Amino acid sequence: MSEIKKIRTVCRNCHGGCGVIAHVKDGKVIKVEGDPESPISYGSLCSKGLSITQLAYHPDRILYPMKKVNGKWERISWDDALSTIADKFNQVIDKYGPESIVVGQGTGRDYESHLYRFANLLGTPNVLTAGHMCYVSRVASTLITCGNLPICDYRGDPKCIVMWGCNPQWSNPDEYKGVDFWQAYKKGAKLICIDPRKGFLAKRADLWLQIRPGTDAALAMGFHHVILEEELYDKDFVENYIHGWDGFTERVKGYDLERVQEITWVDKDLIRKAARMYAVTKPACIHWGVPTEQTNNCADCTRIMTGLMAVTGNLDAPGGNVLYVNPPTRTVSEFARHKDLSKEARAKRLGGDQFKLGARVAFINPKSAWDAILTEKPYPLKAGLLCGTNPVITRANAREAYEALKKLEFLVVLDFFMTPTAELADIFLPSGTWLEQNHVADNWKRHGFILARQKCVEVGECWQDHKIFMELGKKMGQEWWDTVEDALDYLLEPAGLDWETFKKKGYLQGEMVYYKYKERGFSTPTGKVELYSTALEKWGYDPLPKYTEIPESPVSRPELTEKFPYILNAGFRTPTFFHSANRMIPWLREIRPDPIVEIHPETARKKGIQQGDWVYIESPRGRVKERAKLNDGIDPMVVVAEHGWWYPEIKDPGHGWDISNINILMDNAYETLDPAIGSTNLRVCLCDIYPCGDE
Ligand SMILES: Nc1nc2c(c(=O)[nH]1)N[C@H]1C(S)=C(S)[C@@H](COP(=O)(O)OP(=O)(O)OC[C@H]3O[C@@H](n4cnc5c(=O)[nH]c(N)nc54)[C@H](O)[C@@H]3O)O[C@H]1N2
Ligand SMILES: Nc1nc2c(c(=O)[nH]1)N[C@H]1C(S)=C(S)[C@@H](COP(=O)(O)OP(=O)(O)OC[C@H]3O[C@@H](n4cnc5c(=O)[nH]c(N)nc54)[C@H](O)[C@@H]3O)O[C@H]1N2
Ligand code: SF4
Ligand SMILES: [Mo]
Repeated sequence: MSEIKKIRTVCRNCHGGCGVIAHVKDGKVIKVEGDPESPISYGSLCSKGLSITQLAYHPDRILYPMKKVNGKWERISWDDALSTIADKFNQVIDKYGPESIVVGQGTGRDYESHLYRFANLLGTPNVLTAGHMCYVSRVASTLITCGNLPICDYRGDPKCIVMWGCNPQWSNPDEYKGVDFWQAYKKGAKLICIDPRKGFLAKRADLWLQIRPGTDAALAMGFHHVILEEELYDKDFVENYIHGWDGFTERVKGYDLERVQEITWVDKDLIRKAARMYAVTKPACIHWGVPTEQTNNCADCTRIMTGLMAVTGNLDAPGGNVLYVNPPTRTVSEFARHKDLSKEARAKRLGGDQFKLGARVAFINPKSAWDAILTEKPYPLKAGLLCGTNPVITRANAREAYEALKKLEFLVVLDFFMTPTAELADIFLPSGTWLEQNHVADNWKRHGFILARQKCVEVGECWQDHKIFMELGKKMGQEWWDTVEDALDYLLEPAGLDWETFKKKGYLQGEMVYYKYKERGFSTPTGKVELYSTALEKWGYDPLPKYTEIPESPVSRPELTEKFPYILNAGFRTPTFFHSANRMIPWLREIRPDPIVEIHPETARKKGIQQGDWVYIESPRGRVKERAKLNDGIDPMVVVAEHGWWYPEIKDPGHGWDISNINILMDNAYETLDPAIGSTNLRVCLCDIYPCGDE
């Protein structure tokens, strides 16, 4: 009998981080279990992590590079694939310039350092990510406000936690795993939950604020109003470390609680109670979620919330929202050689003049990309390389995304499966899962840790994404290392480590220092927390934050409400799926076989909808169907729908991408986007809902 080898590694079926012990037998992972010694997850794993063997060894997984010939996929060699891509990219560069190649990724998957390096060395400024409406938007907005992204210091024992549009027990997003929050909560911290839906945490909260979707910026201004009026702010901090206090307080005065109640639907006494509880309980932290970013208020909302952390003295204070110190490795931007992208190339970044905060963090908005393909203005995008993203399902106005990607002259997709996006490609490159890679995981996060993700197995001819970028880059004459591990040595060098040593250590934690600003101020132009942003002012935006009405709401578009009387709150995460992924994984699909849309029982009665019915959800941009679930924990005006649905079991090349894809309903018109960062309203629009009938 062959032996079972146990390898310590790190999961990445979501944003990743949980410690795993993989059991390997005969070159195959037969099971995974949680690593009790992990400083991130303490032995826990979720359903997605536990199902990795069903993903890695799935019969539909693509195990070889593929090329589309006369509309049919054919297996080719790696060398053939990389040469074909390099030739085609070089032709595009010669004819149109490197900026006509778009390089893209989706959510954070630990390879942005390599993807950006590839793009920068190629000379294209056009990198399409999810950053305009997720996470990087938060990084950019806090960067210009207080110099870094503040994270809840759960290990520092917060006494009050504001769960602001986040559901970490299910989403474990970015720096956070639900388990850290849970431990702090179990120790007795007060919990304020701000959420349109009465979920697991809202039910347990001391205060639940059932907000109208998309109005968080106004609510946060309401909190400031109470804190200012009742003088609950930290006077020393305000006096010494805030830039623009007078202007900001003038702005805040415009948000009296009557007005805030009207905008947000939250009772004014409850707002007062919550603001007081947050301001007087020390220490307190705000745990923000992605719905606060996926609106036209994205940057301002983040800035107002950062302001709350600052004025209450909770910024960089133990148990508050802290600026963690990462281990001294090479940063993503150093590795990516952002500085080497020429000024001329930067000036050509699509939408760069319009979304200046987005340009500052080096991404473009999908709308700018689709327009450049479809209208060829300001210049055409001709070729693309997309890694780990399924924009046909995950970006607003999905029909436009589909048409644009279809029109690209040459498209390369890196994935595990033939998704609806991958089916539009000319070349498919098979990526390795996290079981198949060596990498310094979590090096893009801001929680103070880096983790050793060790290769456990190889599957088919799949390569880890990092290797794909390296080998393709080398084919195109770029400067890279010989091996993936050599590149990791370079990444780790400032910490005095190499990959082999780090692998044995398992992880490294930066040394935390609180109240760093007392020594050296904040990393902003004024050295203070800029509630009045000098950067936004320089770029010609309003330097003070505010609430702007959602572009498609009963308030802004009353004329639409007769046909579309409900507010669609789209993008509800479920524990088993990760956006458009995992619908083909048997253990996970069994738990949630169909797309679910939640409606209030009163709305269901009115519309003749029964529990479990297939219903149409329709917006001004189209209609899709999901299955109704009745929930009295949402407002009768609000409809909560899942995103990410396609049907891998439908074998034609569309894979049912337009049946239940909620992003067909969402808008991406320029005038509906956040003016500084370009965030899309992926969460909120107007809709109607009605039974599908006998179809
Ligand atoms: N309406 C609505 N739409 C949304 C959202 C919402 O809330 N509402 N949320 C948005 C948010 S926050 C985000 S970040 C985006 C995410 O958008 P995307 O990142 O585009 O979505 P995913 O479905 O996670 O990823 C797509 C593909 O990545 C592949 N993949 C997974 N891991 C790897 C890997 O390591 N390498 C490679 N090469 N491929 C891999 C999967 O198989 C999957 O097919 O979606 C957005 N879309
Ligand atoms: N299982 C799973 N995990 C994931 C993902 C996934 O698809 N599946 N996606 C990953 C990604 S890329 C991201 S960005 C994170 C996001 O993770 P989170 O930030 O936790 O976001 P969500 O789970 O979408 O929503 C969190 C809560 O906000 C509420 N909410 C909805 N709209 C609003 C609003 O307008 N205002 C307020 N205050 N609350 C609102 C929802 O009801 C929900 O309870 O999750 C990551 N983790
Ligand atoms: S929370 Fe994320 S990292 Fe942890 S086990 Fe689940 S998928 Fe893996
Ligand atoms: Mo995200």
